[in-house]
Amino acid sequence: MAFWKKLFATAAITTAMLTGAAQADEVKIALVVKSLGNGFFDAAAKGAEEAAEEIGDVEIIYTGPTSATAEGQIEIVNSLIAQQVDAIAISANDPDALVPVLKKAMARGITVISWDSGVAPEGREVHLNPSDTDLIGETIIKLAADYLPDGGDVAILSASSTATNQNAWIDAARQVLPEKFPDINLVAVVYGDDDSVKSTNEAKGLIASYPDLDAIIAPTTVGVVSAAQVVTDMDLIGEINVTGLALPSEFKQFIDNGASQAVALWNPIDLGYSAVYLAHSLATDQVEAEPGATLSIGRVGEVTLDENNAAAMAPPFQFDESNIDEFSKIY
Ligand code: RAM
Repeated sequence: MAFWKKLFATAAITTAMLTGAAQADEVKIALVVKSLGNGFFDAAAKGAEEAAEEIGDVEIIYTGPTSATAEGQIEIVNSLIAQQVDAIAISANDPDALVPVLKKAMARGITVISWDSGVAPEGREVHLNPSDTDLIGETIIKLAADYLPDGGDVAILSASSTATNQNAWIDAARQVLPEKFPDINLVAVVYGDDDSVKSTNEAKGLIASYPDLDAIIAPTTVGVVSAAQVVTDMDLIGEINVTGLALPSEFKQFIDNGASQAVALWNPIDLGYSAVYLAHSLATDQVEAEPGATLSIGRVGEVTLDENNAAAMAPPFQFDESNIDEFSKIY
């Protein structure tokens, strides 16, 4: 072959190889949420996209079941394994039920982390909590107690009964109650499954069963909206204060109409961003997950892993009439 022809052929092959290599280098990160159609997770997905853009060569696959069940998530994880994604970042509907399928993913070389709602340590490399669990537990009680100077009866409307995050917060809340809030009486815990219809029915059930109820605490952005809507519709504003963890954009109307005095939440955009940032640095072997390791979460800062390779992002913010308007424009 003439020299110039050889050169051309080599150049052609090199270009093809480079294109192939560039595609193979793209890191596919699946953000698996408890359920689709939840504004909190949509906000987290925005942060995930932001991280992907900043890092470059990252594809985000945003997915989740239609209702918040472990079975639905198991099916999704199986299909992500078949698609050979590089990393799975999951907010789990159950701490244990997902372990076998996530172990299978890790055995195939897929990086697995949980965020928001954790899986047991054997089912993931790292877990990213939004905030410190004890702090959230205390915050949700304090949000009700602040407006009950003489104490009173409160009930919790949670998400699903197997949700790792809500169950951990409720346990933490129960721990602080006797010592720090002796006049607050927790009369019931019910589960709305992060489903508006079920949450509405559960809120109505609480009101029917406990006529002296002073506050409903919903540590779920779905449940808190349903409870506030029920209190509004039943003309109970001023009698039952609804509080908990709420997305300002969805909840502003209930601060405005007085169904709620105050709620709290961390930044869900930052949480999705941080989850992708961590999943990417683990999947590309830039860092190693081990107790005591300090890992970067990009523009959000850094986290230090505890003995279970878990870490917390940042403290929650409180929203009331003084600031809900401003935050409702962000998330
Ligand atoms: C709901 C979900 C999510 C939780 C928030 C506060 O959107 O249950 O897991 O972190 O509420």
